[in-house]
Amino acid sequence: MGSLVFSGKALVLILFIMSILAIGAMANKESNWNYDWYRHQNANQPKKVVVGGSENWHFGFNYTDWALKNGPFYLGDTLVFNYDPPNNTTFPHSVYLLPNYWSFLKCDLRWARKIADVNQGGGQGFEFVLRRWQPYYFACGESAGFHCRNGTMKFPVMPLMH
Ligand SMILES: [Cu+2]
Repeated sequence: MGSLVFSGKALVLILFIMSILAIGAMANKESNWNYDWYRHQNANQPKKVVVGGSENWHFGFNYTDWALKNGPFYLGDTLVFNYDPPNNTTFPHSVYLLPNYWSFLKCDLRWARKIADVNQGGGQGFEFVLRRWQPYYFACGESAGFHCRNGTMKFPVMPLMH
């Protein structure tokens, strides 16, 4: 019974997130005609997007906001995480996938899956392809969730079908 209630709430929250992403998609459609035409012509071309744009992947940038403004993302698109390997001047970062919305909200890393360690953001960066039609919850896993909680190094992505 308890788990039924929980999954119901989780579903509502997932739908909520999806509706936010859909609003982001509609907002993008307000752009000019030429751009829409360009998007249409290139609709099936997967794109490669650098997470955070020129900000890359660092402490204190609002990646949820970035994801809402730069979405929607589509199946087959690639997210690129750029961050320096551990050195004397920057804090190390990493990339984890959190299993659900609750762990995302709380930056609970207990059931998270590490997909890139502190060294994999260097060079061309760490590339992650959105292969599945599911919500993805990305987060930095460093300092036991401190970067995720206090550094807002987290964002959700729900890839859309073309
Ligand atoms: Cu970090």
